[in-house]
Amino acid sequence: MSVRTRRLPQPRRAQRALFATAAATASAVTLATLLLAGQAGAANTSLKSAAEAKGVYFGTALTQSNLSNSTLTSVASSQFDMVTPGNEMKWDTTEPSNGSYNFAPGDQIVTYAQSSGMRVRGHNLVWHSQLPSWVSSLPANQVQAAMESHITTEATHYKGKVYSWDVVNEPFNDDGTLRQDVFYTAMGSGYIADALRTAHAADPNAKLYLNDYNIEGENAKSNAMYSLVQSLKSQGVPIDGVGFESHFILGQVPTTMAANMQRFAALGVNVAVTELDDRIQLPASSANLAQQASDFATVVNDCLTVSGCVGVSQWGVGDADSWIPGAFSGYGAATMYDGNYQPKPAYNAVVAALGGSTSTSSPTPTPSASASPSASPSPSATGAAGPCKVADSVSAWNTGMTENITITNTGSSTINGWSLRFTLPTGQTVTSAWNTTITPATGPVTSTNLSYNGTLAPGAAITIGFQANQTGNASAPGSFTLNGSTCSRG
Ligand code: 9MR
Repeated sequence: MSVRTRRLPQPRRAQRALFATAAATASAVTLATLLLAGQAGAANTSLKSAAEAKGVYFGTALTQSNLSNSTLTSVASSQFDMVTPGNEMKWDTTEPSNGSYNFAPGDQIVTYAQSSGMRVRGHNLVWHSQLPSWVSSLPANQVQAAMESHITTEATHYKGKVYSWDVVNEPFNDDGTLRQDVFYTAMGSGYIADALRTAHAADPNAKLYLNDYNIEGENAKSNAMYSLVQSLKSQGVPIDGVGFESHFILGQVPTTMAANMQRFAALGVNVAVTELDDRIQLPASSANLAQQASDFATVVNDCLTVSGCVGVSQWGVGDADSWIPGAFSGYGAATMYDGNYQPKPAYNAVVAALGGSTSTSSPTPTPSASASPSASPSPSATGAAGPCKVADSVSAWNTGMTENITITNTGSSTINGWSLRFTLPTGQTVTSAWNTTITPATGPVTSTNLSYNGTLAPGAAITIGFQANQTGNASAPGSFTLNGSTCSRG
């Protein structure tokens, strides 16, 4: 299957106009948000603005409990323009007992999204999982009516408030057979068309999707999804899109992903990457993070290559709220933001893939009062030296520790390439590092920028870090020197 060269079709332009309107209504974004978005070596272009310039969206998943984390929501509203509720629109939440509906949690996510200028992917109407037991214990002859009323009630409630619905979620087994869930058992394969028709009747403007995992590459499961979509289209069933969840393992993005998505688009449906993450066996090394950056860029490029791909959504905002550590023991670090919501290499790689700026062009974050430029002489054109500030935080356990170090350029000139020197307290031996290389592993060490974070605009900051073994002294280094200048602390 050939992959067509990307053009920006008319609908994409219309989307852009919509985005512009949404962006204008998002004026509630605070200065703090802007500062957060620009901190820690973040690219200057947000994910959403870079995506919108390409005619696509960049989304995230949020749960109700995430809404009380202001760090998380600041990143979400400044970087993403689409929200998928992680759990709040699923059947077990919305209709926990027969005919008794609860839309409050989903409504909270919708309200947050609207106030932040973000659209919503409704997720989901029919799924074998997170399904209350009253549905699975229904007599077979009552399942269709229950399914139709659930879809009608929920899709009507959210009519005009969601961009799309995952109408049927994860219908296939990995071998390409349909899952033998309560819906299939009661209605056969026709339950899918029935669900789509019912959703369309309730909300004719929502884009109706089938969503599944392990269909990103060409395989038995994606072949089955392809045949299903082909058959639905030939019967005139309202289907608008296919969601490719994209829960990847580091280094395993299928090479056939673009071609696979393109063959679906050729059937006349949109495609979207709906739940992207890329899990790493912990602890993540800097090489792992570089591979992850490449994986994320590959996925985004795959979407941009396919003319029917409308957007990419990450599953979660950052590593701290990702589902991965809870589901895959020993794995984590699966998103573009680290445990402190600092951008990781994958973030810069995605912005770059979207054609955004990862350089030092404006707008640059405003330095805080304590970080205002000092009277120090300007660094040379090569950025040999510059005033700097270092903040560090250590977390330690028995014989280990991690340390995050945030370096801020407090000068008035851009730093192009940096080396940070410090002395590790006795007994500390670095075992891995992120966003930097550190040599040697003990004693006086030099931490050097990687290819993507060597440029620090005035006021900009980057967070690097390392994991180390320690023998009882987990304190931070006494002083830090950046390109030969001693940094202030704070
Ligand atoms: O992120 C969701 C997590 O909080 C739930 O515990 C989990 C339960 O199944 O569902 C997660 O979201 C899933 C999504 O709805 C469908 N695709 C797989 C996602 C990860 O499990």
